[in-house]
Amino acid sequence: MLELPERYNVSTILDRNLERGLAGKAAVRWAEGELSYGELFARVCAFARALRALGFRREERVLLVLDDTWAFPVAFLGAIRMGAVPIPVNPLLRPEEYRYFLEDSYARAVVADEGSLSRVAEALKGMEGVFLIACGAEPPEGVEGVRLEELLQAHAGEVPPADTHRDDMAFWLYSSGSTGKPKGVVHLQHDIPYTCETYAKHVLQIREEDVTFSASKLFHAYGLGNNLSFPYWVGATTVLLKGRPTPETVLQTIVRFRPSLFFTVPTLYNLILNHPEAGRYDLSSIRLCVSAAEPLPPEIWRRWKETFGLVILDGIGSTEMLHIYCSNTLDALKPGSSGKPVLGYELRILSPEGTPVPPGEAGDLWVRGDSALAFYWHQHEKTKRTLQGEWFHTGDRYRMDEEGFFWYEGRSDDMIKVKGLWVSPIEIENALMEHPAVREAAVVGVQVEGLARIKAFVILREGYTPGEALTRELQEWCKARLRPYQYPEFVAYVEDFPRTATGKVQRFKLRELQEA
Ligand code: 3SK
Repeated sequence: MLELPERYNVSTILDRNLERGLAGKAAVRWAEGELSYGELFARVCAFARALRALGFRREERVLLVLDDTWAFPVAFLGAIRMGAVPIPVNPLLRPEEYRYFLEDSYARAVVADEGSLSRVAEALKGMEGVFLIACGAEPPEGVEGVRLEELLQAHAGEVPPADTHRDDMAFWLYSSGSTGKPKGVVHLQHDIPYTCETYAKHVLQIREEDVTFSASKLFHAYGLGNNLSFPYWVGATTVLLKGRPTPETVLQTIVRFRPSLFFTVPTLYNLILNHPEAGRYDLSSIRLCVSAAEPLPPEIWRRWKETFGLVILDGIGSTEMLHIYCSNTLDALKPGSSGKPVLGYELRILSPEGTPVPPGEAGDLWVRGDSALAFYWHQHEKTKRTLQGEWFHTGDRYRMDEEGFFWYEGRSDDMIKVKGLWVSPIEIENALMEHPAVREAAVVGVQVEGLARIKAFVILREGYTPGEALTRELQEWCKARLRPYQYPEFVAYVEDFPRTATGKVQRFKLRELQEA
């Protein structure tokens, strides 16, 4: 499927474009400027040289706390170029969460931009031997660090890629787990090319003339493919949008930069459709829209087609498989389904005993393909359970119809995916149960207009009255303790929960209660 030389470094995804004569072509564009392939390559080399000058060695980790700006591809590919391992994470997290990533990964440096600098500096307090590279601002007082822009200037000059093996560690991504602690997902040098030669080639049919725009951010595997790997693989141009994407900023970006490929998640498709002025925006530059991260309700698919005349290709992927491995295509499309296996991936639906289930019956989805994670860092047992030989256990329940289309049936565990991000019900339950009014809490994902939302069932302590005021208080309570999106949008006050004989809460019954 993909022939890579044994010695391979994925930062050469840029060198290819210089060899093709694309040095002057825009590689990345954003509201205030652009970088050509030549300029991007120069900064990537400078970053690689700078890490080396700072004493970095092969396979040492660099945490990237970056929004979608030019600094992301520079730090990501620059680190890989010198053989280091970048770990992009969400730039909106709390200091404790960065501290966890730093301690778990043994990262020796962090690259952070203005928006996250103070939280990163807080995380670094009392830690020794972690260097801060600040983008767009000076490193805060008392933190050992340097400004990225200065570093790049000081270390300008070309550098060949590190002599890595195609199966060497290239980068990690953190994925949330059911225990609430994110797991480091280790990806190898050959994984990015594999996704480019499978999904990007066969489903997107991406080409040099394309302009990609992903409202899903680069720190997430979906955004990383959409707005870095795929466009750079073919010498296309990518458009980056800084800050939280809203229907207005996304529509304005499309009108201004005229992308040909647009990527987002169902929630944002829905928000854009509900925007009163949506139909007035010119989306005619787009040849294909893509949705992933949670199933796209058929109603949204139809309304999008009706409003803009555009087809959305829905698919399913994962951080562990790096990108989409099952997708609708222009030639094989059923709204509401996740489509068919992407060329280069094989799928199996198995019973809990490990035997294939017949078409029409639901079971556990397993996938095989060469972009699969190598292992979970510090999670040996979890790695053994989820990776069996060449097969990866997705944790999703699926059924296949007679025509070979795959239909999502829910999670095999109780994790909830809201707006494309995994949420552990346990974390929210724990936070709720710290509130003086709450005796017990059980949290589930419910479908509202076809989209996943968080609902908490709460048993109150004596003396507390259920009602809207308490619901608002509980929501604020969770937001203050967890990530901004980890709070129950709906709260139901109940006397007790359905339980097993051993007293375990039966979450599936709570979900059924909601649906009844
Ligand atoms: O969840 C998904 O569908 C997905 C798709 C591409 C890359 C990463 C993920 C998690």
